[in-house]
Amino acid sequence: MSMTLWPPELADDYRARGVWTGVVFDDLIAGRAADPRFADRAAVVDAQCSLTYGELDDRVGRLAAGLVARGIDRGDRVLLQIPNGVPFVEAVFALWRAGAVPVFGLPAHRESELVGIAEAAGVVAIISPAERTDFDYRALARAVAGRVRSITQLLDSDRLEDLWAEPITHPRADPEDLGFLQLSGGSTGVPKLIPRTHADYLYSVRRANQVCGVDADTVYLVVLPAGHNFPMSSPGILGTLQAGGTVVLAAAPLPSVAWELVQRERVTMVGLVPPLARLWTETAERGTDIDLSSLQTVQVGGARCPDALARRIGPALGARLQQVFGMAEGLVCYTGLDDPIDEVVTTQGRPMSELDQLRLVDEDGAPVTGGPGFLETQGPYTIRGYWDGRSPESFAPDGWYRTGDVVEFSPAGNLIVRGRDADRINRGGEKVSAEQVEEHLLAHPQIRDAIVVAVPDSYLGERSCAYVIAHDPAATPTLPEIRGFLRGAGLAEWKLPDAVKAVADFPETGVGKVSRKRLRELLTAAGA
Ligand code: J2J
Repeated sequence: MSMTLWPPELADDYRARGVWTGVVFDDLIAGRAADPRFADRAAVVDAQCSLTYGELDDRVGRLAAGLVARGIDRGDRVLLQIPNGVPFVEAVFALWRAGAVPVFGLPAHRESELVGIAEAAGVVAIISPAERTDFDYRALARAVAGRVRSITQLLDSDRLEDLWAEPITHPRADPEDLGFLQLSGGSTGVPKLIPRTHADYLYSVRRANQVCGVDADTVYLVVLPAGHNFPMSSPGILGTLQAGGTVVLAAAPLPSVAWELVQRERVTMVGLVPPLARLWTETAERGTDIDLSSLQTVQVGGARCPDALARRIGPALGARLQQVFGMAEGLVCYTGLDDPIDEVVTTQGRPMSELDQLRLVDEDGAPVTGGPGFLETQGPYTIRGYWDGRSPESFAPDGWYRTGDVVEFSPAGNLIVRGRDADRINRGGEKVSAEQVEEHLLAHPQIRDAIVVAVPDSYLGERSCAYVIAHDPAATPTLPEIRGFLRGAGLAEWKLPDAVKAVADFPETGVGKVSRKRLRELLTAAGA
């Protein structure tokens, strides 16, 4: 179990500059609770419950002691699958206080993904809701535990109090140690886990707060899955807590659910993916009785926001737009709060740190001047490798991260995202690895070969289409059959193909060995 560290000379530079500090995640809560100016301010709120910094700190202390009493040791990895709500924040900070390592599963992950994550991370426990009417998370956790031997405990995120013990003193974490693992959106059957340290991540959070103007008056609404990097840190949950503001968690991102919370809690900031930004914008344009006047900043990121939509968001929601182009591997770019509106609606911003280094290369890794080109990056909060050195081809020989994104620069120096390599589909912010879906399709008895590609979609930006060669063309499985098959194989709903096309053969790739990557490119270029 290992992570790839930064080269020593870079690490020394980041320390010397005060970019990596001695602060650890637990300090965010413990520090605020100990400060009389903040102890009684609201820290986390959901539809049912509200906790001050003091209350959150107290509950985190009891839960952390309870976790230790149950044998969760320092460095142990614990998989979380907790829907948005106050318990998510309590569980994460309790694990940090206990010295354990949260592994961020998403509520939409299913057995295949969770087993892959749990095995790759060697998790010892799963924390998820035991009794929910919308989905049986406990049955899923049991199925995963039945397949992954390291898991010894299933804990209920809806009854965290049952785990409490009298608070104890915990040793302090090392700021440059592993803080948590996140799952890369490009993960194949073998998941790519992203190791982040306290020091690198907290630097990104502090920078995000500066760029986004987050302070103690910020009320940030979480509508995207809380374990995702965007709502976690851009500036998200951690940025808001670090500034002493209030985090509000919505159970669902729909205006019908989330807007009540905007009105009730006087939310000032929210992060959305483009399809949600469209839904919020169109709903507001039709007129609403709900008071959204507290909104100051609406962020859009995760996938390319069409310029025409970007232009409507601010006026419709009575807030300023901020585009965010980020990745859980590190680099995050923001448009400036004072950028001219044309720059804000047509670009995806610029790196938040002057220590972020960017370069553009062609398909063979040769430098490209001007652009567009494939973006590679290194910096004080961008990882140098996946957990256990998986997928080394995602990093250049000198350790820079290959984002796979095709970008160019605006005259003002902001990035414009033009596309990305064909192996990953971006379904409205939710990433689909073509290879992962293909692997599962090939297990279908009627399917001889399959290629999954992106096709344009007016709502999602992209959706997925599976090109399928059947053993017997007359017996090509239908779309519902294929979706049912993949669902049964334990794949998350967003990865199931949106369309299926039966074909007799794939186009020639022009290379001796059939390159799946090239095939995806050809089929994508053919307009799918
Ligand atoms: C085009 N593509 C984008 C954008 C991400 C903040 C915001 C988003 C993420 C995220 C994140 C895009 N326009 N504005 O972690 O902290 C695509 C790119 C990128 C990939 C990363 C954050 N914003 N993308 O989306 O790890 O292809 O992170 O490489 O899920 O999403 O996906 P992910």
